Amino acid sequence: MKTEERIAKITRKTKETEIEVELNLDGTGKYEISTGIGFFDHMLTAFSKYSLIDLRIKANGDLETGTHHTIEDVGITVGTAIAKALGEKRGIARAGFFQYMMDDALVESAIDLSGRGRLLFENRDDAPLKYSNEVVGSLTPEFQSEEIKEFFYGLAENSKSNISIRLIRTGNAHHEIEATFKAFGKALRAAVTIDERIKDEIPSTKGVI
Ligand SMILES: [Mn+2]
Repeated sequence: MKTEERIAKITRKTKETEIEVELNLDGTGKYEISTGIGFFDHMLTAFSKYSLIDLRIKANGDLETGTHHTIEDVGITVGTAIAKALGEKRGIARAGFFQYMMDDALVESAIDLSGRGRLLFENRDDAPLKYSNEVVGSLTPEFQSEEIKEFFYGLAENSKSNISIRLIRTGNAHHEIEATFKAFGKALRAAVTIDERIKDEIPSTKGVI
């Protein structure tokens, strides 16, 4: 029996941004990413590589106002594409967890593709997560680390997932953020993986997620 392709293509256009996302959950981590924000492209590339999700993103946003709209809207569009590609979620492992260490930084991510959107974005002590530097990476446009939360919030809401990101150990801010995207990518890979033993079943005691 041929399994259905888990792919999605979403275009989202507002007065602030125009975003195209194409993804394949059963890919090999091939990517083509262009958001106009160098550091963000670097992070989305890591996400694709570590999740093995083939990812094409073309974003054209109002960067003259800053990176906020573009980063948030990419999160919304990627989340929408994940939900569409997952369909009924038959056979998926559903949940995933990973701790990623990158040199001096350690980040933990958990995900449940539960059908409900929620983001926990915290430090080790449950306080709101703050990366070590406010500004990281490329200077044009300047990348504010506080925007990472907006990306994951949009993604959690629109993929209808419970997502936890926890900064366990601080270090270089570039490492902290990159470890965030790698931990999340690995956790999501585990969650979307199809278990052959339950491949026709919806993994919920409610029968629907
Ligand atoms: Mn890097």
